Amino acid sequence: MEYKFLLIETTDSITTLTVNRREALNSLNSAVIAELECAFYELDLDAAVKAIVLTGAGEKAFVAGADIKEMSELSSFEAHDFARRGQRLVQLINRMRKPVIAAVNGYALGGGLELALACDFIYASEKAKFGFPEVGLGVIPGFGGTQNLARLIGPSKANELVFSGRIISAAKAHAWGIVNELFTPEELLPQALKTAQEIAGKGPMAVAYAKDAIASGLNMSKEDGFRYEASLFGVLFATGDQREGMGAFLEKRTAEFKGV
Ligand code: DAK
Repeated sequence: MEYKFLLIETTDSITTLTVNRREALNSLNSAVIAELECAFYELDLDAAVKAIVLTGAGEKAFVAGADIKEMSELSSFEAHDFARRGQRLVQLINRMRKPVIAAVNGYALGGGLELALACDFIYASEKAKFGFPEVGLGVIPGFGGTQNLARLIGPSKANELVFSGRIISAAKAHAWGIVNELFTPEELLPQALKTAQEIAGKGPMAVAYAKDAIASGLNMSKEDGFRYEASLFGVLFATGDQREGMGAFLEKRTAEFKGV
């Protein structure tokens, strides 16, 4: 598919997906959301892709939220549809078998922060800024933000961020546990790609099952989560990757995983 607002580049089985709508700080209008949904769907099915890095074009913004101009003109029915599409996108990222790293290079506000939170973890530039300005617009985060943020950093800090609508620094987002690691703007993408490459060298089925165990387990009781983990562990012993991984260790060589 041809994309108007996305740049997609795959090198050594890692795809960099860049939201490219600089004139509006990469904000999410319905066309961008539709393109992102389509791209993630395609990438999930593409056997040549092992990990994805999501970022924003330019130095100023990752994604400065939903497109306020477009949003302000929505009818109630269209707003419902907009929310359904946005939620479908964040759930798609969450359920993908491949890891997705958010490389937040600037403003990650509202729907932009929700997009980053849907990824498996966040790296950020020291210049990035984070916030949920929604209450100042008379709405609440609607693309899973209240749920994902509270699960990530706990209700107390999530309450402060969401109720105040305040924009916080990258340092604070790091201290609060929203961001795994901070880098200089120049180092952000190379470091995200390096981690993606490290993950891509592991057993792809093991990585996919680990993602599933962690994400699904968070919605289960601990006892059910343990049971689910054990069953996925067992399933991996029916794969060639498990034999290759353990065989390579015993033969003191690098494993060559085939994802079967
Ligand atoms: N939408 C549309 N245009 C935007 C934009 C946005 N979110 N953010 C920036 N722009 C545009 C500006 O209008 C400006 O356009 P021109 O005037 O040049 O044509 C251009 O990008 C550059 O922005 P600024 O001139 O404002 O740049 P500054 O450096 O002065 O300020 C800023 C940067 C990020 C602090 C500021 O642009 C800003 O406050 N932007 C808005 C941030 C924001 O409030 N984002 C929306 C959060 S609410 C839903 C589910 C989810 C959502 C909604 C509904 N349902 C369940 C239905 C999500 C909502 C949100 O994301």
